[in-house]
Amino acid sequence: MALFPLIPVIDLSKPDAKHQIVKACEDFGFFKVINHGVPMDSIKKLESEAVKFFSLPLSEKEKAGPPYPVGFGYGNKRIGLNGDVGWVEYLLMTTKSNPEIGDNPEDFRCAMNQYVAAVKSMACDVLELMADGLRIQQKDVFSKLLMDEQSDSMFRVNHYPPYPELQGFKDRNLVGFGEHTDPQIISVLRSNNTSGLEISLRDGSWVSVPPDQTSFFINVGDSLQVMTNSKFKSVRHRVLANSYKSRVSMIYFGGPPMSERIAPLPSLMGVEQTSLYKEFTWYEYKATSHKSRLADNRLVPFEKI
Ligand code: GA4
Repeated sequence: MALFPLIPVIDLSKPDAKHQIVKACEDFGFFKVINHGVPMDSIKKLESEAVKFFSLPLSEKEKAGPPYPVGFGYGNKRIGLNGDVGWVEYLLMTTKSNPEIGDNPEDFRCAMNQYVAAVKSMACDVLELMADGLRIQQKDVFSKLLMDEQSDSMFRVNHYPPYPELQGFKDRNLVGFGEHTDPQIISVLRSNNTSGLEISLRDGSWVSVPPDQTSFFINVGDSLQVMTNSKFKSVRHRVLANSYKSRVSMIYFGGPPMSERIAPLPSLMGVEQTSLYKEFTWYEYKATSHKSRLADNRLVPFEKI
């Protein structure tokens, strides 16, 4: 597996960050951010709460309830409702959930709320730089969707246990989380120092992303692909299991309100250009996506032929 030496690294403290963000979104739909301003202690606090939770006996973890239909809960191997499975256990919630998780729910809740607030604010900074880099006058055109009271944003913590049987087999692998694109506008991922994340390049090849526990990785989601009329593409990614180390990742998915109409921004379309997509609301996208398999291209039903 090729490593990804070319991964765009955006230093948020540098004046040209906005141009680099736009380029990374065009080339990969994926980049890493440094000097992000999210305090390391809020990251470490939530990571340690997550590790504590995942080391509880299964019966204790299941007390968090199932992750579906919607809301929050604990999932094990099954992803979504349509038969996808992976070598992963996880907590999935909306950012508004008030989860009762683990032995000290109050500690978990507090660590999660603090972390989500910091990451959401960084995601909004990135989205504002993006709008600026795209020369859109209204700088908060993307970030306002995450800031909206009604924003349908989600948060998930994944634990990929090691799978020792893989040891010694170079050509064997086990899927932790199967390939997919994220539905929302932007996803912000932080993981511990265990490898496993891979992204698909524009030519369809897969490259492995070296882990970096002090940085964040940002994915363009399907909604941002539509809002930019495909100038930015949502990135296909997956996670493979590791033979000897646990991987823990925490992902914030910044999404729009349910009633939001998702359509290309007029300011991004030239006079000759038309939308590549039929009109739809985020609610409509979600309704079809819940019937989809993980690897499906969920924008196909909304493409204009
Ligand atoms: C992929 C991105 C996020 O993890 C997620 C996932 C969601 C889920 O786990 O319930 C989905 C998947 C994700 C897209 C298609 C449907 C829904 C599983 C699945 C098969 C929370 C999300 O928003 O979409």
